[in-house]
Amino acid sequence: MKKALITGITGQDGGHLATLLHEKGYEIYAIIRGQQNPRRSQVEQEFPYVHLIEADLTDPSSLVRAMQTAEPDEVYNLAAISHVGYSFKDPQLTADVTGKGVLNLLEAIRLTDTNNKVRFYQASTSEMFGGLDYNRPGAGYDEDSLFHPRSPYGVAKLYAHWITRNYRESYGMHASCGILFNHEGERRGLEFVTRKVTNAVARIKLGTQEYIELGNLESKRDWGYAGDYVEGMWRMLQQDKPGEYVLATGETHTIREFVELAFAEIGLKLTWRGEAEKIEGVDQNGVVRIKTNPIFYRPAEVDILLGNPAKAEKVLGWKRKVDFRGLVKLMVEHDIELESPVKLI
Ligand code: NAP
Ligand code: G4F
Repeated sequence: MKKALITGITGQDGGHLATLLHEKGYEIYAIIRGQQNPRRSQVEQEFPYVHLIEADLTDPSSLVRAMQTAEPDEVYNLAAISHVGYSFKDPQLTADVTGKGVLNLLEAIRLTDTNNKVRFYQASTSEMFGGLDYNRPGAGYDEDSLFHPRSPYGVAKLYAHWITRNYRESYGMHASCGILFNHEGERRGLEFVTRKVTNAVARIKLGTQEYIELGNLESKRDWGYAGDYVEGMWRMLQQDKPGEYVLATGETHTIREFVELAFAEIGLKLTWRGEAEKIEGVDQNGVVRIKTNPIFYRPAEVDILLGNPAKAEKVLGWKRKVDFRGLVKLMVEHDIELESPVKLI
């Protein structure tokens, strides 16, 4: 039985990955931080087969202890301060966790894995590309595209990306980076735009909310389903050689398109009025459902993300299964179920 150690078990991808590895027969260890992590009991209930170890990416000795306890074959580093907007508010913590935390983990592996057998996955991101005019994706960003991160999060992730490559080159570690484009689903945090929208749409359908306040509606993202993407992470660590792989759908859509589709799922058709940072989305009954609020705009924006997953498709045999419409539908349906009052028989 193979053993895996996951960081970020309380997050979106951690949940999907634990499910996948359990199905594949792994013994799973995961680190959890904090004296009273509010998501601990949920993890314990949902994943009773996961052994939890107290550790924090910013505490190097806790990571050494986690490695000694788990003695894993594979380590998946999913932990991060992962919200781009938040990273502008706390750039130093973001650097410590999302950037230097990865160095702490690599060192813990190097110091404990004396036979150099551990395979390591680093959660790199399309945010490293930045989407600037001179750096447009064309047919889609791939593993050789230029980096130009546009947020403290993106900069921290770029450090993590390169330190992972450096440990591979310096110490012969089997260390791979998945450059993942946005992936969403029923486990997505409510602070991210897709889930914020689908959850609000469900509440609007149920009459407990009237409208949603959003920021930039014009940026474009390459959105896939998280369940498909954790399969790609696992495939990377099954290769003989480590490497970098883009996981993406090869399609890009505006936030506005996502919003329109989500409302269409509950029978509301939006039309738009206003411009710049004062835009409203109005339904066919004349009710304002979308308002923009400057607090949700970022000091620097990534205008467009579009990925080219050709290498992952060819080498890993990976392909996303859920398409854009399927993703929106899945999330809205899940949130309607979640927000519905318990039906008493
Ligand atoms: P997420 O839902 O925000 O989960 C982040 C996880 O990191 C949480 O479990 C959190 O645990 C943990 N964490 C935060 N600070 C920590 C610390 N100091 N020590 C240990 N754990 C800590 O993120 P996700 O969407 O699952 O994404 C997984 C990874 O992929 C992240 O690294 C993200 O940056 C990267 N990524 C995500 C996407 C995407 O579209 N989802 C795309 C590309 C890359 P707590 O409960 O303790 O807060
Ligand atoms: O959903 P978002 O916060 O995701 P973002 O910034 O693309 O980052 C996510 O994907 C990255 C991969 O590319 C990951 F590395 C990262 O960890 C995270 O998972 O925002 C998407 C877009 C942005 O352009 C943002 O400005 O939506 C725009 N937006 C508009 N209104 C909003 C809102 N974003 C949020 N979070 N909340 C809003 O109200």
